[in-house]
Amino acid sequence: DFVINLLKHPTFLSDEYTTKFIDTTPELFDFRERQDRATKILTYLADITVNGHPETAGHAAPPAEARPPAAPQPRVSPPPAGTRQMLEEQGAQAVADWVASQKRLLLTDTAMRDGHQSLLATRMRSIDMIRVAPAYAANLPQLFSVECWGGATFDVAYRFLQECPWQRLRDIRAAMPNLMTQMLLRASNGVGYTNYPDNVVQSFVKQAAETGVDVFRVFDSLNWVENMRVAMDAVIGTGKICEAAICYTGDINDPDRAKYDLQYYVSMGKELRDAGAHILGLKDMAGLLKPAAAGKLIRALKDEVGLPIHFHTHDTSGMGGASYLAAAAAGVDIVDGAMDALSGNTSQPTLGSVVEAMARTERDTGLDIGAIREISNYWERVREDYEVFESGLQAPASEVYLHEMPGGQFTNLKAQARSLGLEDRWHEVAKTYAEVNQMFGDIVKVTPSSKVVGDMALMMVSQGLTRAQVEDPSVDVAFPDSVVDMMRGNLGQPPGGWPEALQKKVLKGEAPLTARAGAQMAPVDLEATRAELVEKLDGQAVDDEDLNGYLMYPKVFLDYMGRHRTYGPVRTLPTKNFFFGMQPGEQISCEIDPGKTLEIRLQAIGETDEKGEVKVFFELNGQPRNIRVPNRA
Ligand code: BTN
Ligand code: 3PY
Ligand code: ZN
Repeated sequence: DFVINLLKHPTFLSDEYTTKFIDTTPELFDFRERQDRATKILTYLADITVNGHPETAGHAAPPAEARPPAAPQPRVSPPPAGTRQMLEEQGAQAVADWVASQKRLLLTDTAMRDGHQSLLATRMRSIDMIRVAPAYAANLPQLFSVECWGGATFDVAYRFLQECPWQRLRDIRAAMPNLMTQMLLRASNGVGYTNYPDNVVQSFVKQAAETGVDVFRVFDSLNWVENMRVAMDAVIGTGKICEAAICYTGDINDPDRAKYDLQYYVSMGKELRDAGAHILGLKDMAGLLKPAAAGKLIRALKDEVGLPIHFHTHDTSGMGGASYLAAAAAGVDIVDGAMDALSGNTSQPTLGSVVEAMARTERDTGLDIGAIREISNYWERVREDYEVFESGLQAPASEVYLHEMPGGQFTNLKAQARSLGLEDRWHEVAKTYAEVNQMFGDIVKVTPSSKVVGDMALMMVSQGLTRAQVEDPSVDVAFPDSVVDMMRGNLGQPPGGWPEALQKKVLKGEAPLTARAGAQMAPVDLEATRAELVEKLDGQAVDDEDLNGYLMYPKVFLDYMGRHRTYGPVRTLPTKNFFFGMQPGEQISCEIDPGKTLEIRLQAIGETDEKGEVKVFFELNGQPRNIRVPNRA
C-alpha cells in the first residue's frame, strides 16, 4: 500500500521529484504511520473478539446493530462566551468576585468525572465525553464549570481504559473552549493514594493547568490544612482557580459527633481562606450533610469566612436535592449536579431537577432545561454501553449515615467485596466500615483515607476478626499495608491524632511521623527521571505529560505504554467494540486522526490452528486484511 501510495503521489508523478522528496513530503510517512496504527487497532479488535475483554467476561455482548451514541447538535457556532473567557481575560480573583455577586444559583456538571466514577466504577471512555462536549459549550454556556478530570479518572484511564488521561483533557478543553474545566486534586496525594514529594505535586499541577484545567478542587483526606498548602500554592501560581475544599463528615447537629462541629468547619474555612483560596469548596463526598445542617453550615461559612461557596454532595441517601434547596436558601453560590441520566444514588443530585426547582425563583439558574434534557438523553444511551459496570444498587438508602462511605468509593468497594466472595455479606462490610472508622478515631473518609478504612473492613470481614480482637495487643493481626502507611503518618494527621494504642500495635514500636510527609521527602530529580524513562521506553521521547503520568504511577504508566505499543490508539474505538470486540458482519467507523476515518468490517473468524492461533478476517476501508492472534480463551 505504501508503494502504491508513493507511486500515485502527485509530486512523484510530476517532474519535481528529487531525492529530498521524502523529507519534504511527510504525509507519506503519516500514511505509513496510519497504516501501522490501523494494524494495531485491528490486532486489538481481533484479540478482544477472540479472547474477550477481561472486564466483561461472562456478560453478553450488546446487539451488533446498536449504533454508537449520537450527541445533540450545537445550537450556535462558535459557542457563546462563558466563564472560561472571564478567567482568561480577567483572572481567578475576578471570577470569584463575579460568582459572589451572582443572584442566580450557579451549577457545575459532574457527569464526566464524579458521575461515572460514582455509578460506573470510573470506566467512562474519553470518546463518549469528547463527542458531547461541543453541545455543552454551545447549549449550556451559563454553566460555572464542567468537572471532567482528576480523582480516580487519572489512573483508571491508563490502567483499565488503555488511554492517555492528558489527551482526554486536551481534547475536552479544545471541544469546550468557553467553559471552565474542573478537576479533583487530592492535595499532596496528587491523583494517587499516598504522599508525593512537593516538587512532584508542583510539577503535576503546572502540567494540569497547561494541558487544560481551569478550576482545581483541592482537598486533604484528613482535612489537614498543612497538607494542602503546597498544592494550593502551586494552583495559585498558575493563575487558575484554587477551590480549596473542606471535607464534611459526621453531623454538626449530633452531640455524639462533637469532634466535627460547626466551629470545626468554620475554623477550617478560615484557614483555607487565609491560605489563599479563591473559592471555598464544601465537599460532602458521602452525602451526609442533611438539609437543616446544610442551611446552618452554609450560613455560618458565608458569614464568617466570606468566600464564595461551592457545595458538592452525593445523593446516596436520596436527600441530596433537599440539602441543595436548603443550601440555596442559605446563600450557597455554586452546587454540583450530574446530568440526569448519570445522577442520583451514589452520584450527584439530578442537575435538571435542580434547574427546575430553581426556575422562576430569585435563584433561577438561567440554564436551558431543553438543552439539559437533550444532553441527558445522550448520556442515557452512553450508559447502556457500560452496563457491566453498574453496581446493582437499586435504591437510595439511609444506611449511608451509618457507614459514611464516599459515593466515589461505594461501587469500587462493592466490586472488591464481590471479588473476595463477600457480596452477600455487603451490609456486614458496611457495618464493619463504620466500626473501623471509630477504631481509627473517627476520621474523615475520602480518598485515600477511605481506601484504608475499606481495606481494613474487608480484611476483618473476610478473616472474621472483631474490633476487640484487632485492638487486643495479645492477638496477632497482619494489618493491610495501607493501614501501616497511614498509622506511620504518611497521609498526615487527623484532628486529635491517631489512637495511640492501635497505632503502637500497627507500628510494632516504630516511631510515627508527626510532621508533614512531603517535607521529609527529597525532591525528585525530574530530568534524571525523564532520562530513566526514555531508557525504559527504548529511546522513545518523553514529553512533560508522560513524565508526570510516570511520576504519579510508574508501573501503571509503563504497563500502559507497553500495551500502547501493541494496540495503538484504541481510544478511538466505539465503546461497545472496545469492551466486546466485533461480531461477524459488523461494520464500524473509527476516526484515528481528525478527518481520517477507518471503516472496519469483521468478515469472519477462522479456526484455531495447530499453533493455537486464530486468523481473523477484516475489511479495512474496503481492502481485505487478516490478523492472526493467539487463542487464549
Ligand atoms: C491515540 O494515539 O490516539 C491515543 C493514545 C496514545 C497517546 C500517546 S500514549 C503516550 C503519549 N502521551 C500522550 O499524551 N500521548 C501519547
Ligand atoms: C476521589 O478522590 O477520587 C474522590 O472522588 C473523593 O471524593
Ligand atoms: Zn464526590
